Amino acid sequence: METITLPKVILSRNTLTGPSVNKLTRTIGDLKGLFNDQKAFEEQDPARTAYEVESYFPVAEGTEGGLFFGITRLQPGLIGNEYVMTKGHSHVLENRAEFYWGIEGEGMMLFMDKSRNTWAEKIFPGSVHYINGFTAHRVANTGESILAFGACWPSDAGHNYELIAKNGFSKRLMKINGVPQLA
Ligand code: PAN
Ligand code: ZN
Repeated sequence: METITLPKVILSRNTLTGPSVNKLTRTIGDLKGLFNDQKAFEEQDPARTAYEVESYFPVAEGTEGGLFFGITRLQPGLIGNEYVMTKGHSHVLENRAEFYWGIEGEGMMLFMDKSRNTWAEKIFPGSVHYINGFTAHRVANTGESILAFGACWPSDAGHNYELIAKNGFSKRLMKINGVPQLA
């Protein structure tokens, strides 16, 4: 047995590479229903990429005790006055926590607890964000360029998109008077 091997995945700044990397692209069309300004949403090209996620799943989804690792590259832009954002989700096993960290660009991490209190933290290169269990999370790009961030979460967390798709966050990240504000 080889005792010295190469890593299965390489992270170079905002990109994960290697045969074990899983790639996912979400288009603007995949974000239907999430933005406040329906008319502005319909004026967008639904095929345009909103974000790409590269993930490393070293164990099977649902494995207790394992970890998953991902990089997200989120495009900039506004839909109406609302910043382009990820779908957002809570975890199926609701007590499962997660780390996010900023790599490139600037944005805002949105959190919402079970009582529907929403708050935000600024994301920038080097920022570290701990997402408690029982807390829905989403990211908005408030800059003019790509926002790249990392994430690490338990392999048995699972993603629940339905609650956010149906009820949203209790606040939106809007550009008001030229700056990002929760409204
Ligand atoms: C992240 C997210 C990723 C894309 O890896 O899945 O940033 O966001 P959505 O899943 O909300 O579309 C994570 O939070 N994993 O648990
Ligand atoms: Zn998550």
